[in-house]
Amino acid sequence: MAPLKHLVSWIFAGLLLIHPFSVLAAITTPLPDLYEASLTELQAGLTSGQFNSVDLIKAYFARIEEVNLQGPALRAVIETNPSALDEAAALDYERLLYGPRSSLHGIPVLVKDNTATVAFEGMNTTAGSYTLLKSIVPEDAGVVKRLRQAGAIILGKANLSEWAHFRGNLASGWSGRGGQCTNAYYPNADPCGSSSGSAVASSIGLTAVALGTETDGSITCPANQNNVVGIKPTVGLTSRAGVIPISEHQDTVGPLARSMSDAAIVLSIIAGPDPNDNFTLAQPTPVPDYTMALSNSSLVGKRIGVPRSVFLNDSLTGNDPYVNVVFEQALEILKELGATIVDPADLPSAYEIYYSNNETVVLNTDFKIQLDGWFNSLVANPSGVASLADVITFDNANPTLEEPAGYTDQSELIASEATTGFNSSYYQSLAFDKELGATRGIDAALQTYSLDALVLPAPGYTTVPAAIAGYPIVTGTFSIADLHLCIHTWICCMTVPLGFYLDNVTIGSAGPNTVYPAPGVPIGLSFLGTAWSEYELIGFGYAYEQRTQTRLQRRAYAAAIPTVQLADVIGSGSP
Ligand SMILES: *[C@@H]1O[C@H](CO)[C@@H](O)[C@H](O)[C@H]1NC(C)=O
Ligand SMILES: *[C@@H]1O[C@H](CO)[C@@H](O)[C@H](O)[C@H]1NC(C)=O
Ligand SMILES: *[C@@H]1O[C@H](CO)[C@@H](O)[C@H](O)[C@H]1NC(C)=O
Ligand SMILES: *[C@@H]1O[C@H](CO)[C@@H](O)[C@H](O)[C@H]1NC(C)=O
Ligand SMILES: *[C@@H]1O[C@H](CO)[C@@H](O)[C@H](O)[C@H]1NC(C)=O
Ligand SMILES: *[C@@H]1O[C@H](CO)[C@@H](O)[C@H](O)[C@H]1NC(C)=O
Ligand SMILES: *[C@@H]1O[C@H](CO)[C@@H](O)[C@H](O)[C@H]1NC(C)=O
Ligand SMILES: CC(=O)N[C@H]1CO[C@H](CO)[C@@H](O)[C@@H]1O
Repeated sequence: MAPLKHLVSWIFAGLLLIHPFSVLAAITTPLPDLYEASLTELQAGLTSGQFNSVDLIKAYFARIEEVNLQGPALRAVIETNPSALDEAAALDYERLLYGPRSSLHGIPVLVKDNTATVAFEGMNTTAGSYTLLKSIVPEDAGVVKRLRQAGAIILGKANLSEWAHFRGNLASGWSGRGGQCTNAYYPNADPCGSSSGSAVASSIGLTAVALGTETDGSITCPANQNNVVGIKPTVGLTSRAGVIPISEHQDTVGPLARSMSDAAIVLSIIAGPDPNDNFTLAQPTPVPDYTMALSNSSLVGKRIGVPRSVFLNDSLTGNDPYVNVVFEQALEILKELGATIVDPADLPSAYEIYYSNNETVVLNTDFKIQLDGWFNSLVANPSGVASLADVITFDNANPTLEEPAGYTDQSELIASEATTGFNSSYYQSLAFDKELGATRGIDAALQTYSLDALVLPAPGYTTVPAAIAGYPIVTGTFSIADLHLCIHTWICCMTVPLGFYLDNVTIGSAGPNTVYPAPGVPIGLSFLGTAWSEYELIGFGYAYEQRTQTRLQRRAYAAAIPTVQLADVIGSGSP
């Protein structure tokens, strides 16, 4: 290693001589504050030699250490990557020799614990469940392969609602392995789920950016509740190969980041066809460079619809009325940005969606088949668990690990296990989902009113899941931005910061150890569009974000803000 290091220093010294302007930049530009640092700032610092990727990994590890189990105990991260420092050193060396591979070269990315990373790197892939501890996946997930090809470093695995919130009526953000993840904006506030850790870690700079996955609200709701941007791509834009599944008809992978710009950079890299996920072969090619959509004038002349019926009815959404107050202010801003607001622009299927149970039929049937397939695909699984039925048995046999007080329910696993495969009711529900969501839903509204997109507050339907299940615990919010039911496959959706609950909001319960709403907890704004409309939605979100700068209006509570910065780790010795 020593000769290599000398070589690196020599080359580095050479670069400094060749590029006096970068030296100047390195001396005069302040180090980015990792609480807010953008990918552009981080990449500029890496390029100028102000810091390297080893420094970045060390700094993020130290920040995780500060708040993950200690202090506020946010439990956003399940594992960190034991190979990350070596990978960073190799990528730093490569940068010196050949320059960056992409705008993610040497950038740490946290991925949700349902997203496969090869076991020899040192991390587990478990969806938060002890049933998969030390299991060996055959290969990296499709999106992880793309990240690595782009030169990104997998920083670690994010905590999540176990099985991506398909276990039962449990508080969002809890998993057996990771414990209860909480929000950084109010002590013990609900982080929403299921990509809880991904959103919380992005919100306070425990990572540069993160990936989440969504089946119904699992990206957009945590984005909404943690003051970050979330993009839920059209199903088939990003590969689900190597992602512990719920349903191939609804699962999708997307970024959670502190800005539209960062989210656009990440989406441009993870999107694209993957032979291991045939749904991705249906996407239009080539994948656009989504950063080209980042224009402040993108809302000029656009028609944005407001589907009021059901989705803005507080008595049906369960929202605190303040959500609608900030939403109405957002509509005024969209007008100022040049958009025509078409209000109302209702979905013909709105009430049917609200009362439909078709999604449950599809997800319950798919989950059993696909999860059994996941166990089947593993190279090894030391727990011996090989099917959904085994998961239920394992959980009951290991209550201290998987059924601690307040987190015992596994009704969704049980309901899914009771399904008997594809039959005519299943296919009927699948067809109804498309009809309610797309044909008589989003697409009908877009066509009837000649719209470019729909806009809604992201929170909503807080009470419905608990009401349907008849359980005392409110399980956290499902994002209304997903229209709750049915339409996930055929739409894309994007959430940007909208506001924060007032300091005098009545604090509610969201589970045995979490509260919602609560003072200062963020609220998101969602733009929804038809399949493959990510590019347009990113433009709309960017114009709104740049105009309002809502994210910067309120910070996490003091104890949840890590203090370690790059200055504390630069030059602190070898990895
Ligand atoms: C998985 O987690 C266990 C327990 O934390 C740890 O011992 C192991 O190194 C991790 N990684 C793999 C690949 O099993
Ligand atoms: C993907 O392949 C499976 C079988 O391998 C098939 O049943 C399914 O219809 C295909 N889906 C798409 C969208 O092509
Ligand atoms: C958008 O406007 C903000 C200031 O409001 C500015 O900082 C930013 O550079 C602009 N973006 C583009 C792409 O011009
Ligand atoms: C909200 O929904 C309830 C229940 O369906 C209904 O009675 C009420 O009229 C709705 N309110 C509005 C403003 O549409
Ligand atoms: C599915 O949706 C259709 C159309 O709204 C409805 O008639 C049917 O009852 C729904 N099925 C279930 C299982 O909810
Ligand atoms: C299809 O299977 C489900 C259980 O998976 C069952 O509830 C339903 O009645 C079946 N439908 C038909 C038409 O047999
Ligand atoms: C909460 O505070 C806001 C503004 O600070 C105020 O307008 C509102 O009346 C207060 N609500 C209650 C219930 O005190
Ligand atoms: C990175 C990290 O702090 N991981 C922890 C997540 O929570 C589990 C359960 O408490 C710990 O065992 C991990 O060390």
